[in-house]
Amino acid sequence: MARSSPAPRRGWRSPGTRALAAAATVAATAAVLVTAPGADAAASTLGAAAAQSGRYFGTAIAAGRLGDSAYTTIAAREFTMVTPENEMKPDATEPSQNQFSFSAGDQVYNWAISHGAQVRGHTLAWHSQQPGWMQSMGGSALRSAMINHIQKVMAHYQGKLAYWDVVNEAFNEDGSRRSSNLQSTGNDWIEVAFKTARAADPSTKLCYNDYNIDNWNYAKTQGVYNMVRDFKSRGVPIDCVGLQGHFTGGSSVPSSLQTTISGFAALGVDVALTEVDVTNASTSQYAALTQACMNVARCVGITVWGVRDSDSWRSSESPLLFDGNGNKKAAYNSVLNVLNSGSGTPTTTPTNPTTTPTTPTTPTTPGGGSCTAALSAGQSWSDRYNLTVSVSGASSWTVTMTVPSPARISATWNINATWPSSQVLLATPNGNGNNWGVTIQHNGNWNWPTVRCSTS
Ligand code: 9MR
Repeated sequence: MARSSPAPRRGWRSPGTRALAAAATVAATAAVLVTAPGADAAASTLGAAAAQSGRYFGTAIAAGRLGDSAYTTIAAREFTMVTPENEMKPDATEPSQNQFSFSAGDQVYNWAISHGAQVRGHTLAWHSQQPGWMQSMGGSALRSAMINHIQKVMAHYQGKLAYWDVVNEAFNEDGSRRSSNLQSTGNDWIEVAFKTARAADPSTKLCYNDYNIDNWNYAKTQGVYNMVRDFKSRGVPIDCVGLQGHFTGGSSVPSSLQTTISGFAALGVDVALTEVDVTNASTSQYAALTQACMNVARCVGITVWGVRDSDSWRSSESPLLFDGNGNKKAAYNSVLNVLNSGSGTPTTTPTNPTTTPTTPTTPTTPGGGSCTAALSAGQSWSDRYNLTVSVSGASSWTVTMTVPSPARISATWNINATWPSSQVLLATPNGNGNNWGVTIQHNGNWNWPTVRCSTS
């Protein structure tokens, strides 16, 4: 492995590197041309290049290929995060009800850590790749079985995994919930899964993972976004969102990818590209997706879905970074160069960089009824700003806050919040008085929301 975990923080330099950099500065002052070997030298593997900005670069690993030395040589050299491609899925880990099998999962786990990589668990609750006994289940029996599955599998890997994909692919393309036996147990099944997971292993980061949520303007992306925002506002434990990034089978990298990554990040979760492949390994698309991640501080890493083209679930599209003979492809170099360039690294979620922050122009709207809600500016960042709200005239009130599209409220404090739509917040007192606040992800529209106060 290029670097053992944990990866150094962004901006981290070894004492030796710092000394060399200092020497280079002195030399430059004396107008002597000195190169400092090792200082800021481009890294030569994906994992080492990503580690320069505190990120990982991962791959899916299949237990069945660990006997192939060409495969393991590349994987050990290049990658610092490993996702078991199939070995930790429900059909693999619980083939008969309440009888668990961890041999294949352990094989991948042990290989990864013995080569200095971390492991992302994949996946605990999913409509697909369920064991036969689970497929025919529903209702409260399935709910209990899901909880038991999460508890037992997470107990086995307790304290060992960096991330767990707790729930995978639970949304339809139109942003509604996918119908499945899990969904039929009740709309709260996803939050039950996350709460169960947190209790089972508080040391691992809990992720929601899905495909076709890369385009910010796509209904499915917004459906998932609204769920994560709702979870954060209600304290349902969620730490990360995985954008699978399968830019194959007719899809390609959308121009809004960075907006999507920063949009999720602004909710207070880690974001990762978790299963990347690109039709014919387009160099420009690989560079663009890598840059999009590099440009968002909270994009923690990129995982490609396999090592060589011949290892891919879509091998006919040659979508990976190594060809079937294990040679680096042009896309490999384009990814490596972006990782090494380090440009755009630790800014805070730079959405719409062309938008110049302006003083908000929408005046505070006094409320109706016998109460008033007054807005005042709080802290602001390139992508978002805080507003504080002060309600006067009543102690029992409802404030309706409507944000102008495409702005979104990404956090609230000191209220009970409900969401009639993605643009509208209904705020009521949570017992802590009349002063509260919101964080608004402006998405290019800096106009303040309107507020209306009514007594209730
Ligand atoms: O790559 C996996 C392949 O070997 C399996 O046959 C397939 C079965 O569903 O799952 C593939 O991995 C999927 C991943 O677990 C979730 N996102 C989509 C991936 C590609 O289908």
